[in-house]
Amino acid sequence: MVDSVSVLLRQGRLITAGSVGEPVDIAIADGKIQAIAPHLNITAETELDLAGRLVSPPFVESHIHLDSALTAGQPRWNQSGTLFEGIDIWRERKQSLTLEDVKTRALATLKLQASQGTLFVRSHADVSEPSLIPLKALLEVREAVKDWITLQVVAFPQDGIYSAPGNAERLEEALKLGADVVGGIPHYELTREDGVKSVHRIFDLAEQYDRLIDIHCDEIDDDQSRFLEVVVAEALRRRMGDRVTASHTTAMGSYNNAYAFKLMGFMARSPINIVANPLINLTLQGRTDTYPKRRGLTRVKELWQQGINVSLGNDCIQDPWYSLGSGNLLEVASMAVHGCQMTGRDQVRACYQMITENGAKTLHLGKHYGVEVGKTANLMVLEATDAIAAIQYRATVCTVISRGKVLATTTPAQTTWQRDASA
Ligand code: 17E
Ligand code: FE2
Repeated sequence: MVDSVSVLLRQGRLITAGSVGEPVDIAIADGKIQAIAPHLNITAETELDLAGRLVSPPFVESHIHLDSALTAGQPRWNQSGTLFEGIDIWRERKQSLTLEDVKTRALATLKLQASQGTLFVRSHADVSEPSLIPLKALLEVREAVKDWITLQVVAFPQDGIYSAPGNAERLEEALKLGADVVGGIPHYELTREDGVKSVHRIFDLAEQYDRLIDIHCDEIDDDQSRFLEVVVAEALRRRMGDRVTASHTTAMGSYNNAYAFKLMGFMARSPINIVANPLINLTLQGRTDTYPKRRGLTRVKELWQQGINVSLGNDCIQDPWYSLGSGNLLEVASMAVHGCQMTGRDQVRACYQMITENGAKTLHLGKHYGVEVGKTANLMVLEATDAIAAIQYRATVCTVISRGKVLATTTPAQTTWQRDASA
């Protein structure tokens, strides 16, 4: 152990697997965590007194569309609030995309995320347009930001793989250009048969090009939308489960219990990953219902109870599908607590894991993630005492450390009373 390091964090409390440890000092040099101990007798170029604040591995954004981020209202507002009107508006907006346009918005969004502690991001890039501009732009951004944030790019055929000539070829072209992950949207293919065929094609491509899979799957309130079972079957047969993610899966909220529990057994066996996007699906789904009105969320609590890896994403930040959003994953976790009724103590803590460790598993980050000696120093300091408080107060992420260097700092808001409020 050297006696001088670049960054020394004094007396932070580490959170791992939802529980918080005693205060420790953390020494960082050469981009890596060099030591963690109750008291380190060394000096540093930068020393931060954390006074018992929480030290956490960074947030992981499991699902976002950076190509459409920050376009809300362009060219028009989504009046019905449905997924399908959103897809139509995006199709209009896509006509005026340029590389610069996508790159500028994607970078602004990544900065917004990183400033709030997110250092690993999986973004979908629409590959339905002949120009492939969203994909090319995000691949350039992936390279440009790699020194401070890790971006995974999913080749996502928003309009379907078999709905128009050329789409299937473009999906493969996207993999040749370097997309990390193969995507799809079986519930939006023209027929059920095309949906099934699209899932088989996605798995074939993933095997051929050695890529991960993340499919927008059953994002509809139709209880007959059952592509998740096709994804699970392929994952099982090809033994690819941990490399496979099904996103949204909101139809699970409408399945009958007998079917849902049988399916969850297969999912646990496979074992694929599930990503829920509660901010978006609470607003997009249930739009064809009167009352009672469905929540339109996947079964986050039950999946978690079955030991299936569930993580959470923002999905949208101010785009045709969702006009709000600021990239705060604590807000996403809070929405999961509400929408999925994850209110038990261990359940709220589980929601914190869904925006950290579980996301790392979904993104297949492996040994690159976690606050441990020998690992790359990616971590954040939160103005909170534990995971529950972090979600309760949407805690400020005071310091973000990426690749061993301080990337961003934020001062928590401070209230000063102007009158005596003690009575
Ligand atoms: N595209 C899609 O198919 N579903 C979504 N939730 C978004 C884009 C945001
Ligand atoms: Fe999505």
